[in-house]
Amino acid sequence: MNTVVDTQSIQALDSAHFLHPFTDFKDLSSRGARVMTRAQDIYVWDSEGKKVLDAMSGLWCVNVGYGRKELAQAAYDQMLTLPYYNSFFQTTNVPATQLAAKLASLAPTVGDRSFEHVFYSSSGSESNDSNVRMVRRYWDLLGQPVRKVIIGRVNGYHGSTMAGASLGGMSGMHAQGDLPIPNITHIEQPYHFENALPGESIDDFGVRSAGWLETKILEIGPEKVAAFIAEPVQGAGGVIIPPSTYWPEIQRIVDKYGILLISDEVICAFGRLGHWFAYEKFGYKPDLVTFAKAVTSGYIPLGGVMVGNRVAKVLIEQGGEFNHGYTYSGHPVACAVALANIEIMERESLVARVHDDIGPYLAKKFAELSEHPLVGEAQTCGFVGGLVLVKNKTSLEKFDPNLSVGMVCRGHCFGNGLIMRAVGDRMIIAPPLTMTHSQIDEMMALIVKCLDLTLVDAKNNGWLA
Ligand code: PXG
Repeated sequence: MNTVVDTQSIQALDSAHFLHPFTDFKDLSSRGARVMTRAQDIYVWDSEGKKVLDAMSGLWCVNVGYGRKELAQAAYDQMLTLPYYNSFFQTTNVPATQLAAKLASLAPTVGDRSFEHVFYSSSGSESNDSNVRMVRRYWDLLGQPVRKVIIGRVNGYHGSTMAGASLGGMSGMHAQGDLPIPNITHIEQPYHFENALPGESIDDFGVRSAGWLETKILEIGPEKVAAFIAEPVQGAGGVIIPPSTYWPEIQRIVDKYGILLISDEVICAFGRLGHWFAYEKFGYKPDLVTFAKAVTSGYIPLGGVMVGNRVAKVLIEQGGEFNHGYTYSGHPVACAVALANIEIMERESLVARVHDDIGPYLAKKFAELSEHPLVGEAQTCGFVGGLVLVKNKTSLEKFDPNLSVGMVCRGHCFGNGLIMRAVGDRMIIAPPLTMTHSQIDEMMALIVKCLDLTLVDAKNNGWLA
């Protein structure tokens, strides 16, 4: 396929017509968007022929890597057979049914929670809207309609629709849409580096930060609380990995007050943390599990909710018609691609690879970054990693946010052929799960190089303490 494009004409069309997500439109228009033209394995190329190692898997999606012909073939075959039919009006299709059964078989039973049912959407945001609908319907059906409040977390990300952005705790998003919508509130995140008391151990902090949920429940009134929603590891918030004591305490609290637990695994499922679903890693028992992104490795949009038996039983047996769904719920092409994607993951044992091989290898290499003069802390969990850039390595004093040191580092990354994201001064990665050891080495060398270049800038500009 011809991937040669005239960069300037595409940029001109782009700035004339395309309003990009989460973008300062005027600023982008003045500089021109980077035009990506092709991808293979773990690399993407732009229209100027520059090759970049994609340590973000697109946007946390491309778990099986780029250029998988089988996924294209699955879409092609399905488009010729049945490109679309709806799943309203007592109708189904073969891939959607097979995928639902496959997902149910992959979702482990924990304690008294099992997952036999799937509700489909086309994205993580829509899936979380569906969660709000299902949670509130569940409590209505149980005769507790006052249980409406859903508690999320500051700096959590659950999407960009009205409900998704409300469940998330991104203040910038709330400020622009009169959000959150009613009956959604938030507690602080379990981020030891920022939120711990002086000298507080990680374990103690884990228990204390989970306790903020109990405080919030009591403040609202337990009889009004419907659910708690959280990401197993906060992704878009900057790869915030909770202390190991956090999730067990959260489980104790939701059990104590009988509230539903929603595990938003849009980033963390499908091998990202070394398990098909991340609740298994942390050992907690969700009632609803949001998925999207890597279910198709991002090759085509698909999302959904794994509906646990506790909720499914009530919705099925007592619910009557559920007045909610999307044109593309159970889209046959998206579901066919998901099946092919899961087949690749199984054949190549990608989940076990993260758990036993490349996850531990990345952890070892990434930990070495904490020696770097700019790095205050560097951690991984499965195949995500985050490090924090600091002004003073001893006191862990942070940079003035106005300096945007993270963005400076991100600029060096792209300039040197690496895509790494900056969330404030946290630099984060989520590479494809197909990475070899030598590709991990290649990525780590680039990260070190870009940290060194950022250090030079910091020294030259007098940013260090
Ligand atoms: N939940 C989680 C945990 C997510 O990470 C969504 C829901 C929403 O999914 P959709 O498919 O509606 O976008 C996400 C999406 C970033 C970034 O900057 C992360 C996401 C989306 C856009 C940007 O890291 N995650």
